[in-house]
Order: sequence, then C-alpha cells, then structure tokens
Amino acid sequence: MFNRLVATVLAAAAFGAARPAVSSERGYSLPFGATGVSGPVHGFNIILFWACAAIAVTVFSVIVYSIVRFRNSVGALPGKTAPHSTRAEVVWTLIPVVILVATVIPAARALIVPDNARGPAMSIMVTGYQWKWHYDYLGTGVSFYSTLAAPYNAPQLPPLASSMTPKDSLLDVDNPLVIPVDTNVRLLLTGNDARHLWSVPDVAVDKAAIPGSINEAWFKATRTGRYSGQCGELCGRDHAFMPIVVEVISKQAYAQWLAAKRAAAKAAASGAAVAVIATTAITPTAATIATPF
Ligand SMILES: [Cu+2]
Repeated sequence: MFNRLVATVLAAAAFGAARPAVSSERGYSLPFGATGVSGPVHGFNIILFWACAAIAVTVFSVIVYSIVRFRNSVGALPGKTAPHSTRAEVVWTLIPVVILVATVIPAARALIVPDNARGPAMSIMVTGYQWKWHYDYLGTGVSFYSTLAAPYNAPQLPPLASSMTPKDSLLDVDNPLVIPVDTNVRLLLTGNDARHLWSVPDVAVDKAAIPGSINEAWFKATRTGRYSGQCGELCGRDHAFMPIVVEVISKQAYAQWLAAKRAAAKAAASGAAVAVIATTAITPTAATIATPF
C-alpha cells in the first residue's frame, strides 16, 4: 500500500515535470500581470490561498486527531453530558468574523478600482461574436476582427492536427488588441449574438459582453508584452476557439501602428467605393434587362 502511494506520488511528480512549459508559465495562481491592478489582485489571491490552507490544515488536523485518539477500538466512549461553553462559542464565531473583516478592505479595493473607468486616454468598443472578437478604436476609424490564429484553426476540424504542440495552441489570434503602454484604456463591451466574457488575467479584466447592454472596464498596462486570455462565458459550439491577445507596445510604436491601420482603412474604403462605382457602371439595371428594345 505504502509502495503504491510512493509510486503514485513519484508518477505525479514526473508528470508535472514533463508537462509543457505553458502550464508553468500560466501557473496555478493568477498571474502577477502587467497593470497596477493585476499585481494587488495577484497578491490578495496568494494571501487568501494561504489563509484557506491554514484553516484547512487546522480543521482537518483536529478531525484526524479526534478520529485516531477517540476511536472505538481503544475503548473510547461517547460523552453522556456535552459540556456547554459560551467562551468556545464566542471564539469560534469571532475567528471567522475577524478573517472576513480583514479581507474586506483588499477585496473591496480589488473590486472597486477596476470599475472606475474615469479619465480614459482612449476607448475601444469590444464586441463578442460567435466565435470571434471585434475591436473598434473609437474615434480613429480603425476596427477589425480578431480570430483564432490560422495555424491553430485545425483543432476545430476533426481529427486533431498531429503537428500541433500544446503550447499556447488555442491562445493565439490573427489580429491582437494593440495597446500603448502607460495609457488608460477604457473598454466598452457588448455582445452581438450570445453572452461572451472578455477575460485577460494579466490586465485584470474579466467583464461580460452581453447583447443589448454595454459594460465598462479599464486597464493601464505598465509593461510591454503579449498577454493572452479567453472568452470566459460558454457561448456556443466554438467557445473554446475565440482567444484574446492583448499586445502592449511603446507609445511611439503604437502611433506608427495606428497610422498604418488608418491608412489601410482609408485605402480599403476608397478601394471599395471605386469598386462600387465600377460595379454600378457595368452592371445592367433591372430596367435595362426587362426592356431590351
Ligand atoms: Cu465564449
């Protein structure tokens, strides 16, 4: 029995060591992230984890001790008169109250700060679609869809592509949400068809995108980098295939990116207009078809 237990623990450790780097990168906790909100949220999560662990160890230790110490086989007998202790009742009521009160301030801060989206430098309309995201950089004329990156589209089509590696296979997109560093970014979130949820732990945003209403969120990334997230609300068949990537770049690089996008949008618009004019010019109208003479 003991040998089997040791073998199981060793096998689990070996499995853990052999797992792809992606799990250790994402870890088992929230990421420290890239904003002034994600760091405290990460720290608070760690504190709560250890508080829960301490409570669990204490409670289970008492339970296990009681089971072993007062087991039937050593002649333990149930007490006939259960002594009432007011002091014990006060203590076991006060301890949870103290723990709850001590967690209220950091918890409230972690909830209130991300909800205050005043003074944004830029606003982006985020629309959830089945099964992709649409980003509209309000007031700039730049908007685009963001879908699962093409090399990774294979898993949607059975059988699973054998060339795929587990690393970030479903966490990359064709067009990431590009954001300048050290800038207050306001997101306005809505859904086009079903409830979606825009969730990127590294920027501490986890907001529902609901058809018919607009939710608000904000973040200010303080580190450049690529941060991934996923849709967090079961929204239909391909819910697992609509990842999110936020790419935080320097302000100069962002200005260049935006200028290039605007130029491309303008060129596409004028190209479309030319195409419409050309099509109307060469397409015979219904009247000309109906009356050939
Ligand atoms: Cu979804």
